[in-house]
Amino acid sequence: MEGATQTQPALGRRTPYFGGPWFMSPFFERELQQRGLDEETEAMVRTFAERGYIVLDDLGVDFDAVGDRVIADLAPVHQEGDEVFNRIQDAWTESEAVRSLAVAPKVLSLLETLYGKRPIPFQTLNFLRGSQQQTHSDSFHFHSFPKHYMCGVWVALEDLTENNGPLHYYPESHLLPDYEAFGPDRGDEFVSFIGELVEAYGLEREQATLKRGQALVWSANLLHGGDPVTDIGATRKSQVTHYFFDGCSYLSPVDSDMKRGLIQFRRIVDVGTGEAIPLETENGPINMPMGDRLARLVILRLRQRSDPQMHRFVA
Ligand SMILES: O=C(O)CCC(=O)C(=O)O
Ligand SMILES: [Fe+2]
Repeated sequence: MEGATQTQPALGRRTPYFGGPWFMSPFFERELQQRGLDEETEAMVRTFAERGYIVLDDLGVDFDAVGDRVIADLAPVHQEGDEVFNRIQDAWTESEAVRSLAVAPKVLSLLETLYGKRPIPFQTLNFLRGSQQQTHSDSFHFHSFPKHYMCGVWVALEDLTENNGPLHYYPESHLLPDYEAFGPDRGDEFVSFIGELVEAYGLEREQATLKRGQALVWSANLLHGGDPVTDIGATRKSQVTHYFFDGCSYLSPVDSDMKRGLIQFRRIVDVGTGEAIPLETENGPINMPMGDRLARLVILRLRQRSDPQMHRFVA
């Protein structure tokens, strides 16, 4: 990032966020001291705070067994006769192996350390091939109040290669402001805005080189996406789990109209327990001004139709 630091001092990546995760706190150094973490964990927390992501080598599961089980469980869902679904949402409802990756002990304990709250896995996505998804921030789709209590954990079920559509990400981009002004439903504008943003700030793109069994943890606002698949036949089996954290409210900026104060809150189900998290805060219940579950299901159906490669289980 050296060039970018020199040319764009106004990037604002040193700006803390008040009330959010402690790794974004104005008092980060003091908090770090107080926590008395071991050397290795402290280094991981620092990397995450500064760069917005971290690679985890050991998930604390028997990966050979669990990884293979996920692959075997999902093979018939990815391909059913002539129909191919590259992306399967919430397969944890059907596959215990998918669920166990989402609640892998070392992932949960790392997230608890990073965020200081209990992580709640709320969605799984399984890919057969590269997603080729354009660069984006997950916080446009999933966010919380207080902000930034959200992260993604991407697990390689196969090695990433140059050709199978590896992940890319932009270190430090997690500290840019978030993108809620692009709701509701201006996803296309959001994507082209990100393209311009990356160029204007000269953000440096990195490609993940994960091996099977490794995971990439990204914080809510880190820009990331899937590179083009240059070997058309290559698979890139992977599982992403998205997490919120206990004691927040959860929302979809992409579906919210902030200008009119209409926030599309999300009802989430804890992948670990299968239980719905109550839609309330310590101050009382949360209203759903933009419609309830029924409206949400209609929106999901419409989206499903517009994405023929997606297969969804309903949690
Ligand atoms: O797997 C990929 O290529 C990207 C997935 C992603 O961006 C996500 O699940 O948030
Ligand atoms: Fe994403």
